[in-house]
Amino acid sequence: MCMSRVYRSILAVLVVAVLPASLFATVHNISINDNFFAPLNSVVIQGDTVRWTYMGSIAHTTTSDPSSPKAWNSGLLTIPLSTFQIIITGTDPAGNYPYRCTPHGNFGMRDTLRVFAAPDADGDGVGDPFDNCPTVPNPTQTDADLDGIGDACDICTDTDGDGLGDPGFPANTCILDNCPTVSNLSQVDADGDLVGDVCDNCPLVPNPDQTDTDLDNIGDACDVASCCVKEGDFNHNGSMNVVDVTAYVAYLFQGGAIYLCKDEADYDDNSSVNVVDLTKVVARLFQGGPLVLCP
Ligand SMILES: [Cu+2]
Repeated sequence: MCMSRVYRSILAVLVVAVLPASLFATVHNISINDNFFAPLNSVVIQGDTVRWTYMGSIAHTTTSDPSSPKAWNSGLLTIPLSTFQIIITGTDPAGNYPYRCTPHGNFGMRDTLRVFAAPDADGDGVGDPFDNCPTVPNPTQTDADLDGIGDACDICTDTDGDGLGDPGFPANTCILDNCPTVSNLSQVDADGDLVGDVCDNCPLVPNPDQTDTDLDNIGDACDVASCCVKEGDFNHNGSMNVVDVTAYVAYLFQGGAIYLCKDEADYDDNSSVNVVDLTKVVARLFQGGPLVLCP
């Protein structure tokens, strides 16, 4: 066999493997003739359709017997080639489904469907025609992105539909989304904190934890309001103390870093962080100086 035929065979196998099993559900055709159904005793698998076609010259019905696990009733059929159908679902039990023609059942116009449970290749209790992952056990059938493919076997669970996968789904093989709740194919992340700009509560200030103490949807890292209430808290740890003084000194005189929320360090709020701020912080801490509030 030449290589292209090998590939074609492999492709055919792959295509069959990914097709939903429901595509293989069968339609069982039964004709309704004058005073008999044909064929009799159809063998039906859960997921299959049973379709009756009226071929008679007098009125007939297909009507489930009281002992049938599933109830149906076509009513009187009189139009040539008119049809009536039922679908045996995954919750319809295996067993015999007797039925009859209402006017002629007592004259022997009866039949029984022989219903069998659907195969369950992965043994998860959900029959293949109904299983959103027929080959991966997933009794819960969860499908977060509602694409009909269960999370357990979905290679791209993508709830915002941008083609990029949500984190936290082990079956995903697609590229992961830096903003799973908002469609953002561009994945722009200006501050490089791995949170996409459209989701980032501080798009220009790296804050991977997205902390937002005052719940105003503006992250603490860039929230002027939360900066203001902590002015003098140079290292942004929630309190103003001697460590902040050390950090001021390091920043002002030793090339040390400044916290990105610059307003915090600007104790006197004059738009520059300088030795005056340091002096005022020291005064506040050690000499009972005034606590400078935001303007
Ligand atoms: Cu009849």
